[in-house]
Amino acid sequence: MATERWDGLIVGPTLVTLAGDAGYGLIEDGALGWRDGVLVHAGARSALPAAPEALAAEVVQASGCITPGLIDCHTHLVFAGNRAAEFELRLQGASYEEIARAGGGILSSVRAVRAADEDALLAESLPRARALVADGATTLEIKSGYGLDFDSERRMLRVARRVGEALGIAVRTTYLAAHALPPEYAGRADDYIDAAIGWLPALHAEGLVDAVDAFAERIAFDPAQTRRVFEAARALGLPVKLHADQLSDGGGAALAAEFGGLSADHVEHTSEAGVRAMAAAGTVAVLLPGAFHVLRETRLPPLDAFRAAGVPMAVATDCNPGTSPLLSLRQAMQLACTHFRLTPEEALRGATVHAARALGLDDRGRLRPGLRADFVHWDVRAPAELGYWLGGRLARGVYAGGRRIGPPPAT
Ligand code: DI6
Ligand code: FE
Repeated sequence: MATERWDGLIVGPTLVTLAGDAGYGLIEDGALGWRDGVLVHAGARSALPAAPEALAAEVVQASGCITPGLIDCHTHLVFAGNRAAEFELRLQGASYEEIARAGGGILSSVRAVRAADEDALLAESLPRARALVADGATTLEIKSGYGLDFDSERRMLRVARRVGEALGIAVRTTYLAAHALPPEYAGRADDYIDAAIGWLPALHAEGLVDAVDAFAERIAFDPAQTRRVFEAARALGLPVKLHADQLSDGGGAALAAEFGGLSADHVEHTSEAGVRAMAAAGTVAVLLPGAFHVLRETRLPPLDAFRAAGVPMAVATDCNPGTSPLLSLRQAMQLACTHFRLTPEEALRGATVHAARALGLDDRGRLRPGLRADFVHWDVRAPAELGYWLGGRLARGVYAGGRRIGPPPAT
């Protein structure tokens, strides 16, 4: 019997606990209780220690399903403007790489971010974050990487933190200055990497950096440059992750694994050796089906090899203005099922349990007493529907730390 009343208790829905290594961990006619932002009961209604009204200040009777809050472990959510015009060019035949080499692509977003002050950047980014929250996200990773100078990278990271504060969600920030070569360093990529490494300690000291990432690709940075970025991260005790093997196999996954990386992301072109290195290092494969879809890619990540080797697969939106203007993690789950043939259960684990691991977080991602009270109450009969429906409004209530943060009422 609880000595102190719980803050909230929902009784009746099916709990999708994701307990254990496989299966949904379903509990029919469940009860979910929380206090001080932490789950205190995630089990059957019949296992409650007393009558609901005696346990909690607020008791809600409900149907539907409750899952852990979704965790979007790879986004470039903070940016200014958009690149719809490039999308049109690509549909007329130009490739992503051609546009990037001609000074468009990431660099066009860099120009827009450099021209935006902090409040403007926040105002442009908040609606995107609200959309992700409305469809179930309670934790977001947000990268820098469209500033590419000290002040602009710092501004992006500060805006990322402010997004979290404004919406009551957890935001993990990732330093991605090694995203593209800014024009003032044209022909001097090694000098730019020196500069980007030089900015990191001050940003870290300000509490703006939770992890470090790089874009290892023939149109971005080579393995030696990536390695230098990782060494700088390691010297500060920061974890690393990597945009690896998205457009070509550059050995990125193995490099991320060598540094004990939290994750290697995209990984469409990752080799068998890369998969083995990730398995040995415990590095998560972050699948980004939105970018695959929008770029009309055909090369699938080595999904069976990941499964066989026991590499956990996360799913994220990659929300960005160039390759993945995607504002729903549930939609990313659907794309992962359709394009990558993940099962709906794998997609849900990918957006919860494995996404938490890709961010180095062990206090969320399942429904279990002691974990954060981050959860979503869905208008669905079975969790497979989360990987099934395209669009629509399925989230009835999104809770972070026990507080209802979305979605806004339908109008
Ligand atoms: N890979 C991606 O998919 C994004 N960044 C990256 O390194 C795309 C970023 C963009 O095109 O703006
Ligand atoms: Fe990305």
